[in-house]
Amino acid sequence: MLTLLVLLVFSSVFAADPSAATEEVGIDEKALSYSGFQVWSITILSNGEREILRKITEQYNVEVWKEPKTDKAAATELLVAPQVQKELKVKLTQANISYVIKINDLQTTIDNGTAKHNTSSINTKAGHSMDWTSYHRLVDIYGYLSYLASTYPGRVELINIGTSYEKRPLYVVRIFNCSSSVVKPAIWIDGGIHAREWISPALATYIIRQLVEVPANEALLTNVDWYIMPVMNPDGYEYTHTSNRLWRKTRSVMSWTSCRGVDPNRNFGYKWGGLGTSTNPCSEVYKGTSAFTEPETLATSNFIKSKASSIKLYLTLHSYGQSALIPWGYDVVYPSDYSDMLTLAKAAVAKFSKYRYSVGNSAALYYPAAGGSDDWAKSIGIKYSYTFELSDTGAYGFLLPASNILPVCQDFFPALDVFAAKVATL
Ligand code: 0X9
Ligand code: ZN
Repeated sequence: MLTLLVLLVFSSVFAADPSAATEEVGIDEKALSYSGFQVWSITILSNGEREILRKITEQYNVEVWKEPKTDKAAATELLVAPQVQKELKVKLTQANISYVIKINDLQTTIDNGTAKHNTSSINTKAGHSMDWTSYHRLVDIYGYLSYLASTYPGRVELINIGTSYEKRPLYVVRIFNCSSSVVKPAIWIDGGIHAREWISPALATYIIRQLVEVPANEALLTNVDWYIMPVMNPDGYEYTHTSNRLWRKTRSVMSWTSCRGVDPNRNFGYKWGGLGTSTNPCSEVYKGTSAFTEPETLATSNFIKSKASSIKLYLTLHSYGQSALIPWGYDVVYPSDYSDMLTLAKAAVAKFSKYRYSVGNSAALYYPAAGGSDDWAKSIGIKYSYTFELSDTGAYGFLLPASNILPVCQDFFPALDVFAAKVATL
């Protein structure tokens, strides 16, 4: 979960702040280091303490990774740069607020999570380089999609729906059972809207594999077609691998600022520019100069619109927080058929056995944030629209170790039975 509190005004990521971490200078620079950065967890006991913490985080330009709702005594998680740790400690002690260091050295955690990366060498036996025991570069993911399309031409169609800002292809796979020519109701799933949420493309590719390559799952294709876009923001995703592990946005360039990127999940065209968005291009929740400025959000929305009569369920994968979020997200407002959406989401998360998920209205459970893809999908008439915030609940956050990929995916996949069964009736 990403909070908006600090981000609206002060949210240039530390990554972009040369005084905080090794400076970002361009595509070929060495990766930005988070050496010495820590993640602190603070449990606020009163509104007074919350206000003190808000002031301190603003004063020291501390990024808030996760912020609990006001009515819950959950922890606030802060990314704390080395140069402010001493002063922050003094301030918190003075205010009688205790904290726990959850991650002692962020760079070590990043290194541990990236050390076993697949090096993109094709496994000649498998015909591709994918597995779900490590996080993969885009070349592996796209290589896998091509492999599937050529190996299973009767089940997989690889659709190039456009090009990213940095000219990478944007791919959607359609997975179908060609036994009948009738247009079936369809489920859309996307991953990787936010670059640093690596578990999301990992799960999206896992779902693709299960649907295409595991015969036991064939029934899921009988009555439903699937459109899956595993990496909606490929430029950002690659940037998290090469340069800044905690990058969130796209990588578009604005002529008037050195800060790059738009938050794709504030750039969709429903209630664009409302609560929880920023006009500051350095902010993590920068909305762009208008809706759909980003080639990634524009291409995706155009494609979904072209299939809108068949897509009945929209599912977007994010991390972290273990929650199923239901529109509207732009404010605490409930669609008239909210209870239908809630019932289905509850039935889906009831399938999880390892991880416990919260289910509820997005703005109420997290925070109001306008311009999200889920709200936009709902607004064009896709009845069931959800954001799933995957694991974990904060131990590693965005840096979820690769050893968790399979457990998260295996736990999640059975929920698709519930979605497919519902969509088949629509
Ligand atoms: O803030 C977001 O974009 C999502 N959380 S994340 O930590 N993955 O960034 C939540 C989006 C929920 N949907 C809407 N607010 N529309
Ligand atoms: Zn996200």
